[in-house]
Amino acid sequence: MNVPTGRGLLPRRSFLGSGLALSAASLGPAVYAAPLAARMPDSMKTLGGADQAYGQPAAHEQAVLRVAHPTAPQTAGFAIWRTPLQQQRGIITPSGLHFSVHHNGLPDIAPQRHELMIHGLVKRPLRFDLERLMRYPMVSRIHFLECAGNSAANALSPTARNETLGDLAGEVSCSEWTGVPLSYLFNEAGLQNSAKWVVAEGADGGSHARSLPLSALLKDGMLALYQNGERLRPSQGYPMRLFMPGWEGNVSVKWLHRLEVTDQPAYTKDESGLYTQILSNGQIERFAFHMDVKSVITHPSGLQTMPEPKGFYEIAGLAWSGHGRIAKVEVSTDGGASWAQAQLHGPVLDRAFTRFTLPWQWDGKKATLMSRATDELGRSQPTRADWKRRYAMQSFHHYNAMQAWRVGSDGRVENVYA
Ligand SMILES: Nc1nc2c(c(=O)[nH]1)N[C@H]1C(S)=C(S)[C@@H](COP(=O)(O)O)O[C@H]1N2
Ligand SMILES: [Mo]
Repeated sequence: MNVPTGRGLLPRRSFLGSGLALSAASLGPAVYAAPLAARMPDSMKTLGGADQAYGQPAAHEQAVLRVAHPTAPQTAGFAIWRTPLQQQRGIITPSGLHFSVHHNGLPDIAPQRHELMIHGLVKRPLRFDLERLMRYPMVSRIHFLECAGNSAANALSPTARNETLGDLAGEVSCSEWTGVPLSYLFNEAGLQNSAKWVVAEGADGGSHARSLPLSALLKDGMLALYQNGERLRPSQGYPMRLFMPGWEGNVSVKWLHRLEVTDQPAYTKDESGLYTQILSNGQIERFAFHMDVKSVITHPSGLQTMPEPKGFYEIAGLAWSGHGRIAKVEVSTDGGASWAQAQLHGPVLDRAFTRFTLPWQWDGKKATLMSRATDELGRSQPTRADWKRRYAMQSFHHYNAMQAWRVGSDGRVENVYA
């Protein structure tokens, strides 16, 4: 049974028909008395304007943008652009808001000159141009992509930084990816018996490269060509990228131009220096590919203000796991002392964002909101303290501790550690 125990949390489906409704401005008798024409919006009185060839968000929504870090990301080299998750409702991240991590700037690649090479421990080394690749059978899958370094501020900062959710944890997005299963291409090249690993290299300056176990690529690896129905955005690796569902974003090599089949990992700079995790006992966690189960409350969240000092609110958020489907999400309004189960909104997909909501009657007093997701393997999120105990002090990759938001009696929402 779903008996919520947290302060003010209501049963999952209690909004409809409960009389709890928010009071919309009512159509009083004065309105009926006035001529209806007096309430006719101006837009009904003239013809509308022209549309444009490529649709854009409403002009009134121009503040909904990716969050740049560092502040001058146009300069060459390392740049992170984060998804404003607090403005996303639904499981698909609009392509223009998909997060990005560029280690070597954004390369400008002419698709007609781009080539993908498959070589190394294969029977027939192959070269593909885009035209040829476009003729292969394709599959479509909805999956999240998360940078291993997502939520680094919460992992590293000794005091909780008062920022938006996008700033704190926006290196994760979810898209529909369409492309050619890598198994088709490897089978065509023919694998030698000693083939065990694949080194994937991008065509960006600095040649971003990662080693991946061949067996995993054969099972799940995709050469992604389309994102949400249109060709990949430059930020996502146009004209083609490797995509590995559920794994740390870093291995999904963008602007992919070379797959070298080997019998061992290459230990590239991108996997032996960066993206290697140190445990608190001093041991190194090498090739920690999977992103673990995680969730965030998007509404309300950091730097938002509750529009009224108390009353009905829907707590809403997103959950995901690199190991499979989300099984349940629990929500607390008292800093984790008690929990109630949120409603999951379908489709609940394998290694994809899953939306959750829970109605909340806020009493106007200070509250600490948290969410805790559990996936179908029974994996759940640690507290921040537990996470910190597992990893060395300077480690920040794969941070998946529960996010907490303090709602003040003044209605302001801020990031806290709980
Ligand atoms: N060639 C290349 N591939 C790359 C990177 C890069 O800098 N160059 N960044 C990686 C990192 S760290 C991440 S988290 C993901 C981000 O993918 P996105 O920018 O499409 O969100 O791409 C990965 N693939
Ligand atoms: Mo990353």
